[in-house]
Amino acid sequence: MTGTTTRPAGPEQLRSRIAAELERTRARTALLTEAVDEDDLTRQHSPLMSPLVWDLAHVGNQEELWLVRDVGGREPVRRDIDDLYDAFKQPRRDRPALPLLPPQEARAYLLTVRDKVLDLLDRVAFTERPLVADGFAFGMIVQHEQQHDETMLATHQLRAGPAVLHAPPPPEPTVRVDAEVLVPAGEFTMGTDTDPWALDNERPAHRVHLPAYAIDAAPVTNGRYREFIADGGYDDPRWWSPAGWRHRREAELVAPMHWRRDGDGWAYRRFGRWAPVRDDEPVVHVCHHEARAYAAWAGKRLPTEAEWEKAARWDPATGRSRRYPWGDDDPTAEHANLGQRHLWPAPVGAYPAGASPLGVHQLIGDVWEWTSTPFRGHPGFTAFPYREYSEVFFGDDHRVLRGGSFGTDRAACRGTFRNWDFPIRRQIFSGFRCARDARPEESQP
Ligand code: AVJ
Ligand code: FE
Repeated sequence: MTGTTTRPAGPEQLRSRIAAELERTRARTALLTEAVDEDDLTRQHSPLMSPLVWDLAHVGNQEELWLVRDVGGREPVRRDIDDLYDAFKQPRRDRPALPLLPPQEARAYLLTVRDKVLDLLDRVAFTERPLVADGFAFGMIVQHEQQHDETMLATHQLRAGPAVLHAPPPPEPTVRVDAEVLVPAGEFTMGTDTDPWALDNERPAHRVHLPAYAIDAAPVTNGRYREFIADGGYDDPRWWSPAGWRHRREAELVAPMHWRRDGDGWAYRRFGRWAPVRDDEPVVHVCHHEARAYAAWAGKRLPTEAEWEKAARWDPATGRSRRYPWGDDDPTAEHANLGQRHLWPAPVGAYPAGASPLGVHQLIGDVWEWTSTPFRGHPGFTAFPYREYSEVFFGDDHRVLRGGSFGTDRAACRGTFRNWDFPIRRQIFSGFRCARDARPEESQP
């Protein structure tokens, strides 16, 4: 298994690793943008999303800015389009009206940029300069394209019309999973100094002490979530925060996004096909407010970000934090439901090989998991290489999500990876698990 971010032995291995990751990622971008016609590529499918053809050229423009111009020191390919594809200069709702490159021109632009990148990859010296050390800028660009691929996958999910994406169903469960797992009190290492392609917000590594807590051994399922709905959870302000209740009323939330009543049950529309809601699958397409209300109804709370990370990385045998719940090896198809290999979350118990030593399952893949933590820098944070990736989003407006979804690529998730969004958002592949403080009798060593 070739790794994504495990440090390769020498520059030639690093070069071929990068070339393989760039190619694998571009194949996914091509799949997502060739599955629909010109009209579907240029239309806006939701005011929350860009036209697919904007994501497409934006991916090429970031590759040009960081690799061709900055790392390579080469002449610009298309300086004239920089502003069009600058996410901060163009609000999403305005993007369909921009004079965007038509699909064929966007594809040609990406090819031109990629040719130059492969040429400079052959010659680049991986010096100590932070942007190029361990191939960081190339890794950042791979992750950026994969993140937009997940965004485009979310656009496909919002798109009306018949199905155009196809994938086999996820694996069936092979083990029973406990309800919750007790994590003993103590320190652990959060974040990283050593993962070469970790982004700025994952750094630096620092010690965090947590009191004992219990965390759900699996994400909350549709079956449990249906009980919350059936018990009148959406109509009882007791479970909701004030902001959550206001939003629930204004947006008239009654169930997860993409659900509709189906006889006495529910159906869920995924990528153009209606399917019965399956009780043992993690619930997906809920916002932070819904997750928080469910947790209160269940007599629990959402985990903090640190609780999620300790459950995912802390190895009780050695006291060290690992890259993934199962250890330091890169994810395979056995470990986690990632990379659009399947088009929805796998039932609980389908990935025993991906469990943590404490027996916490499906932390990586399936659904992004809401935490209770606002998005901020770790202590000692420094923006690198640009403030607009993370730092401008720090503050109380966003909540952190962890773990990655079925639509997240393995290059863009790990035990330290941090995602964030507004607490009202649910067009992303978002679910959650619950946690609670340990009871005094549980905390005794
Ligand atoms: C980390 C997923 C919140 O898509 O807004 C893409 C990633 N940043 N281009 C986003 C990102 C710049 C970002 N998220
Ligand atoms: Fe971007």
